[in-house]
Amino acid sequence: MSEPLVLSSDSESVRTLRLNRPASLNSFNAALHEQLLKALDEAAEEPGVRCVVLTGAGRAFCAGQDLTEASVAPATSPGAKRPELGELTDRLYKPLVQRLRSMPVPTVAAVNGVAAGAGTNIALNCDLVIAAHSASFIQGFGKIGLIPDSGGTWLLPRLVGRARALGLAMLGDKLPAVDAERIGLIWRCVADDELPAQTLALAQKLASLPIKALVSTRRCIDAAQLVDVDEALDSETSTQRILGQGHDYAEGVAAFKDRRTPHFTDR
Ligand code: T3D
Repeated sequence: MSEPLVLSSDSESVRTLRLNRPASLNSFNAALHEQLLKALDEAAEEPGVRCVVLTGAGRAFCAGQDLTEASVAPATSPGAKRPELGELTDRLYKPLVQRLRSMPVPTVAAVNGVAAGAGTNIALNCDLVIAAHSASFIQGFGKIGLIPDSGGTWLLPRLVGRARALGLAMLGDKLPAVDAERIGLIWRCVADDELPAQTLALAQKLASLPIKALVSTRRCIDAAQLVDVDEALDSETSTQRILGQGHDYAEGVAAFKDRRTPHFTDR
Protein backbone atom coordinates (compact mmCIF):
# COMPACT_ATOMS: atom_id res chain seq x y z
CA MET A 1 0.00 0.00 0.00
CA SER A 2 1.30 3.47 -0.83
CA GLU A 3 2.23 5.78 2.03
CA PRO A 4 -0.44 8.29 3.09
CA LEU A 5 0.00 11.80 1.69
CA VAL A 6 -1.10 13.26 5.03
CA LEU A 7 0.38 11.84 8.23
CA SER A 8 -1.77 12.34 11.29
CA SER A 9 -0.56 12.17 14.88
CA ASP A 10 -1.98 13.24 18.24
CA SER A 11 -0.28 14.71 21.28
CA GLU A 12 -2.91 15.03 23.97
CA SER A 13 -5.58 17.27 22.40
CA VAL A 14 -3.33 18.58 19.59
CA ARG A 15 -3.65 16.90 16.20
CA THR A 16 -0.75 17.35 13.78
CA LEU A 17 -1.33 16.86 10.05
CA ARG A 18 1.89 16.55 8.04
CA LEU A 19 1.86 16.96 4.26
CA ASN A 20 3.82 14.01 2.96
CA ARG A 21 5.04 14.36 -0.63
CA PRO A 22 8.60 15.44 0.21
CA ALA A 23 10.10 14.49 -3.18
CA SER A 24 8.01 17.25 -4.81
CA LEU A 25 8.22 19.58 -1.80
CA ASN A 26 4.71 18.58 -0.65
CA SER A 27 3.13 20.22 -3.69
CA PHE A 28 -0.60 19.69 -4.09
CA ASN A 29 -1.92 17.05 -6.44
CA ALA A 30 -5.55 15.90 -6.43
CA ALA A 31 -4.82 13.03 -4.04
CA LEU A 32 -3.15 15.30 -1.48
CA HIS A 33 -6.12 17.67 -1.66
CA GLU A 34 -8.51 14.81 -1.05
CA GLN A 35 -6.55 13.39 1.88
CA LEU A 36 -5.98 16.76 3.53
CA LEU A 37 -9.64 17.74 3.31
CA LYS A 38 -10.65 14.39 4.77
CA ALA A 39 -8.11 14.71 7.60
CA LEU A 40 -9.38 18.21 8.43
CA ASP A 41 -13.00 16.99 8.40
CA GLU A 42 -12.06 14.18 10.77
CA ALA A 43 -10.24 16.55 13.12
CA ALA A 44 -13.25 18.87 13.10
CA GLU A 45 -15.55 15.98 14.03
CA GLU A 46 -13.34 14.54 16.77
CA PRO A 47 -14.42 15.99 20.15
CA GLY A 48 -11.02 15.35 21.76
CA VAL A 49 -9.16 17.52 19.25
CA ARG A 50 -8.77 21.11 20.49
CA CYS A 51 -6.09 22.41 18.08
CA VAL A 52 -4.86 21.36 14.63
CA VAL A 53 -1.27 21.86 13.45
CA LEU A 54 -0.45 21.77 9.74
CA THR A 55 3.18 21.14 8.76
CA GLY A 56 5.29 19.51 6.05
CA ALA A 57 7.50 16.42 5.79
CA GLY A 58 11.09 16.87 4.63
CA ARG A 59 12.72 20.19 3.82
CA ALA A 60 9.64 22.10 2.62
CA PHE A 61 6.25 23.10 3.93
CA CYS A 62 4.49 23.09 0.55
CA ALA A 63 5.43 24.25 -2.96
CA GLY A 64 1.82 24.98 -3.99
CA GLN A 65 0.18 23.33 -6.96
CA ASP A 66 2.02 20.31 -8.41
CA LEU A 67 3.00 21.83 -11.72
CA THR A 68 3.65 18.41 -13.26
CA GLU A 69 0.03 17.29 -12.90
CA ALA A 70 -1.62 16.67 -16.26
CA SER A 71 -4.67 18.74 -15.30
CA VAL A 72 -2.62 21.95 -15.09
CA ALA A 73 -0.40 21.36 -18.12
CA PRO A 74 -0.45 24.52 -20.27
CA ALA A 75 -1.53 24.23 -23.91
CA THR A 76 1.64 23.94 -25.97
CA SER A 77 0.09 24.40 -29.40
CA PRO A 78 -2.85 26.47 -30.69
CA GLY A 79 -5.20 23.47 -31.04
CA ALA A 80 -4.20 21.75 -27.78
CA LYS A 81 -6.57 21.38 -24.84
CA ARG A 82 -6.31 24.34 -22.51
CA PRO A 83 -6.09 23.80 -18.73
CA GLU A 84 -9.19 24.78 -16.73
CA LEU A 85 -7.50 26.43 -13.75
CA GLY A 86 -10.72 28.13 -12.63
CA GLU A 87 -12.43 24.76 -12.31
CA LEU A 88 -9.43 23.37 -10.38
CA THR A 89 -9.32 26.34 -8.02
CA ASP A 90 -13.06 26.18 -7.42
CA ARG A 91 -13.14 22.41 -6.88
CA LEU A 92 -10.00 21.95 -4.77
CA TYR A 93 -8.41 25.11 -3.36
CA LYS A 94 -11.59 26.97 -2.45
CA PRO A 95 -13.06 24.14 -0.32
CA LEU A 96 -9.71 23.62 1.37
CA VAL A 97 -9.44 27.28 2.36
CA GLN A 98 -13.07 27.34 3.46
CA ARG A 99 -12.52 24.19 5.54
CA LEU A 100 -9.45 25.69 7.23
CA ARG A 101 -11.14 29.01 7.95
CA SER A 102 -14.22 27.34 9.41
CA MET A 103 -12.47 24.80 11.64
CA PRO A 104 -14.21 24.57 15.03
CA VAL A 105 -10.82 24.63 16.74
CA PRO A 106 -7.78 26.93 16.38
CA THR A 107 -5.28 26.08 13.66
CA VAL A 108 -1.50 26.54 13.56
CA ALA A 109 0.73 26.35 10.50
CA ALA A 110 4.23 25.20 11.45
CA VAL A 111 6.22 26.22 8.39
CA ASN A 112 9.29 23.99 8.43
CA GLY A 113 10.80 25.09 5.10
CA VAL A 114 9.87 26.85 1.91
CA ALA A 115 6.20 27.66 1.32
CA ALA A 116 5.39 28.72 -2.25
CA GLY A 117 2.27 29.70 -4.20
CA ALA A 118 -0.83 28.12 -2.72
CA GLY A 119 1.46 26.56 -0.10
CA THR A 120 2.10 30.02 1.35
CA ASN A 121 -1.53 31.02 1.31
CA ILE A 122 -2.73 27.76 2.84
CA ALA A 123 -0.32 28.45 5.73
CA LEU A 124 -1.53 32.05 6.04
CA ASN A 125 -5.13 30.85 6.30
CA CYS A 126 -4.28 29.15 9.59
CA ASP A 127 -4.97 31.17 12.73
CA LEU A 128 -1.32 31.39 13.82
CA VAL A 129 1.75 30.83 11.67
CA ILE A 130 5.02 29.85 13.32
CA ALA A 131 8.03 29.29 11.05
CA ALA A 132 11.55 27.94 11.28
CA HIS A 133 14.31 30.52 10.79
CA SER A 134 15.38 28.81 7.55
CA ALA A 135 11.81 28.78 6.16
CA SER A 136 10.64 31.25 3.55
CA PHE A 137 7.47 32.47 1.89
CA ILE A 138 7.10 32.95 -1.87
CA GLN A 139 3.92 34.13 -3.55
CA GLY A 140 5.40 33.04 -6.87
CA PHE A 141 2.10 32.98 -8.78
CA GLY A 142 3.13 35.97 -10.87
CA LYS A 143 6.20 34.08 -12.03
CA ILE A 144 3.95 31.56 -13.77
CA GLY A 145 1.43 34.12 -15.00
CA LEU A 146 -1.21 33.71 -12.31
CA ILE A 147 -2.59 35.77 -9.44
CA PRO A 148 -2.41 34.81 -5.77
CA ASP A 149 -5.17 32.32 -5.07
CA SER A 150 -6.23 30.30 -2.04
CA GLY A 151 -7.39 33.55 -0.47
CA GLY A 152 -4.14 35.40 -1.13
CA THR A 153 -5.74 38.52 -2.61
CA TRP A 154 -7.96 38.82 0.47
CA LEU A 155 -5.35 37.92 3.05
CA LEU A 156 -2.21 39.73 1.95
CA PRO A 157 -3.42 43.35 2.16
CA ARG A 158 -5.10 42.59 5.48
CA LEU A 159 -1.96 41.06 6.93
CA VAL A 160 0.70 43.44 5.64
CA GLY A 161 -1.06 46.35 3.90
CA ARG A 162 -1.57 47.08 0.21
CA ALA A 163 1.97 48.25 -0.54
CA ARG A 164 3.64 45.11 0.78
CA ALA A 165 0.87 42.86 -0.58
CA LEU A 166 1.52 44.16 -4.06
CA GLY A 167 5.28 43.92 -3.61
CA LEU A 168 5.08 40.31 -2.47
CA ALA A 169 2.52 39.29 -5.08
CA MET A 170 3.96 41.12 -8.07
CA LEU A 171 7.64 40.40 -7.45
CA GLY A 172 7.18 36.89 -6.07
CA ASP A 173 10.52 37.10 -4.27
CA LYS A 174 11.48 34.77 -1.47
CA LEU A 175 10.67 36.35 1.88
CA PRO A 176 12.76 34.86 4.71
CA ALA A 177 10.78 33.85 7.80
CA VAL A 178 12.50 36.45 9.94
CA ASP A 179 11.26 39.20 7.58
CA ALA A 180 7.81 37.61 7.42
CA GLU A 181 7.63 38.01 11.19
CA ARG A 182 9.01 41.57 11.04
CA ILE A 183 6.34 42.78 8.60
CA GLY A 184 3.51 40.98 10.38
CA LEU A 185 2.85 38.30 7.77
CA ILE A 186 3.27 35.58 10.40
CA TRP A 187 3.05 35.30 14.16
CA ARG A 188 6.57 34.11 15.00
CA CYS A 189 9.90 32.92 13.60
CA VAL A 190 11.93 30.54 15.79
CA ALA A 191 15.26 28.71 15.56
CA ASP A 192 15.07 25.67 13.30
CA ASP A 193 15.73 23.13 16.06
CA GLU A 194 13.11 24.77 18.28
CA LEU A 195 10.24 24.59 15.78
CA PRO A 196 8.74 21.24 16.91
CA ALA A 197 8.80 22.06 20.64
CA GLN A 198 7.64 25.66 20.20
CA THR A 199 4.85 24.55 17.86
CA LEU A 200 3.61 21.97 20.34
CA ALA A 201 3.80 24.46 23.22
CA LEU A 202 1.84 27.01 21.19
CA ALA A 203 -0.76 24.45 20.12
CA GLN A 204 -1.14 23.09 23.64
CA LYS A 205 -1.62 26.60 24.96
CA LEU A 206 -4.35 27.25 22.38
CA ALA A 207 -5.91 23.87 23.23
CA SER A 208 -6.10 24.86 26.89
CA LEU A 209 -8.00 28.07 26.14
CA PRO A 210 -11.75 28.50 25.60
CA ILE A 211 -12.07 27.11 22.08
CA LYS A 212 -15.46 28.61 21.27
CA ALA A 213 -14.17 32.05 22.19
CA LEU A 214 -11.04 31.62 20.07
CA VAL A 215 -13.02 30.48 17.05
CA SER A 216 -15.51 33.32 17.57
CA THR A 217 -12.56 35.73 17.77
CA ARG A 218 -11.38 34.52 14.35
CA ARG A 219 -14.85 34.92 12.88
CA CYS A 220 -15.45 38.39 14.35
CA ILE A 221 -12.01 39.73 13.41
CA ASP A 222 -12.47 38.53 9.84
CA ALA A 223 -16.01 39.91 9.65
CA ALA A 224 -14.91 43.24 11.08
CA GLN A 225 -12.62 43.78 8.07
CA LEU A 226 -15.69 43.93 5.85
CA VAL A 227 -18.06 46.15 7.82
CA ASP A 228 -18.15 49.55 9.47
CA VAL A 229 -17.47 49.96 13.16
CA ASP A 230 -21.15 49.94 14.13
CA GLU A 231 -21.68 46.56 12.50
CA ALA A 232 -18.53 45.27 14.17
CA LEU A 233 -19.87 46.44 17.53
CA ASP A 234 -23.17 44.64 16.85
CA SER A 235 -21.32 41.47 15.90
CA GLU A 236 -19.27 41.67 19.10
CA THR A 237 -22.48 42.13 21.10
CA SER A 238 -24.28 39.11 19.64
CA THR A 239 -21.22 36.90 19.99
CA GLN A 240 -20.58 37.99 23.58
CA ARG A 241 -24.24 37.22 24.35
CA ILE A 242 -23.74 33.60 23.25
CA LEU A 243 -20.32 33.12 24.87
CA GLY A 244 -21.52 34.59 28.16
CA GLN A 245 -23.94 31.69 28.51
CA GLY A 246 -21.33 29.02 27.87
CA HIS A 247 -19.47 26.74 30.25
CA ASP A 248 -16.06 28.18 29.45
CA TYR A 249 -17.06 31.67 30.53
CA ALA A 250 -18.35 30.34 33.84
CA GLU A 251 -15.19 28.27 34.28
CA GLY A 252 -12.91 31.20 33.40
CA VAL A 253 -14.57 33.54 35.90
CA ALA A 254 -14.68 30.84 38.58
CA ALA A 255 -11.00 30.07 38.09
CA PHE A 256 -10.14 33.76 38.29
CA LYS A 257 -12.01 34.10 41.56
CA ASP A 258 -10.52 30.87 42.95
CA ARG A 259 -7.01 31.87 41.78
CA ARG A 260 -6.57 28.54 39.99
CA THR A 261 -5.84 27.39 36.42
CA PRO A 262 -9.07 27.11 34.40
CA HIS A 263 -10.01 23.88 32.68
CA PHE A 264 -11.87 24.74 29.48
CA THR A 265 -13.94 22.06 27.77
CA ASP A 266 -16.32 23.81 25.34
CA ARG A 267 -15.67 23.58 21.62
O1 T3D B 1 -1.89 26.15 -11.63
C1 T3D B 1 -2.95 25.91 -11.07
O2 T3D B 1 -3.38 24.75 -10.95
C2 T3D B 1 -3.74 26.95 -10.34
C3 T3D B 1 -3.37 26.93 -8.94
C4 T3D B 1 -2.21 27.47 -8.57
C5 T3D B 1 -1.74 27.41 -7.19
C6 T3D B 1 -0.25 27.52 -7.09
O3 T3D B 1 0.26 27.10 -6.09
S1 T3D B 1 0.61 28.26 -8.34
C7 T3D B 1 2.30 28.16 -7.73
C8 T3D B 1 2.89 26.81 -7.98
N1 T3D B 1 4.17 26.67 -7.32
C9 T3D B 1 5.29 27.24 -7.78
O4 T3D B 1 5.32 27.96 -8.75
C10 T3D B 1 6.58 26.89 -7.02
C11 T3D B 1 7.47 26.04 -7.89
N2 T3D B 1 8.66 25.63 -7.16
C12 T3D B 1 9.69 26.46 -6.96
O5 T3D B 1 9.71 27.61 -7.34
C13 T3D B 1 10.89 25.89 -6.24
O6 T3D B 1 10.82 24.48 -6.29
C14 T3D B 1 10.95 26.33 -4.75
C15 T3D B 1 11.32 27.81 -4.69
C16 T3D B 1 9.66 26.08 -4.02
C17 T3D B 1 12.07 25.52 -4.04
O7 T3D B 1 13.26 25.63 -4.80
P1 T3D B 1 14.48 24.64 -4.50
O8 T3D B 1 15.62 25.06 -5.37
O9 T3D B 1 14.70 24.60 -3.04
O10 T3D B 1 13.96 23.16 -4.90
P2 T3D B 1 13.77 22.59 -6.39
O11 T3D B 1 15.03 21.94 -6.79
O12 T3D B 1 13.21 23.63 -7.28
O13 T3D B 1 12.63 21.48 -6.12
C18 T3D B 1 12.93 20.22 -5.54
C19 T3D B 1 12.09 19.19 -6.23
O14 T3D B 1 10.71 19.50 -6.02
C20 T3D B 1 12.30 19.21 -7.75
O15 T3D B 1 12.09 17.90 -8.22
P3 T3D B 1 13.37 16.99 -8.65
O16 T3D B 1 14.11 17.74 -9.68
O17 T3D B 1 14.16 16.83 -7.39
O18 T3D B 1 12.76 15.71 -9.13
C21 T3D B 1 11.17 20.08 -8.22
O19 T3D B 1 10.79 19.85 -9.55
C22 T3D B 1 10.04 19.65 -7.27
N3 T3D B 1 9.02 20.71 -7.15
C23 T3D B 1 9.15 21.88 -6.54
N4 T3D B 1 8.03 22.58 -6.63
C24 T3D B 1 7.17 21.81 -7.34
C25 T3D B 1 7.81 20.61 -7.67
N5 T3D B 1 7.20 19.67 -8.37
C26 T3D B 1 5.93 19.90 -8.77
N6 T3D B 1 5.27 21.03 -8.50
C27 T3D B 1 5.84 22.00 -7.79
N7 T3D B 1 5.14 23.13 -7.49
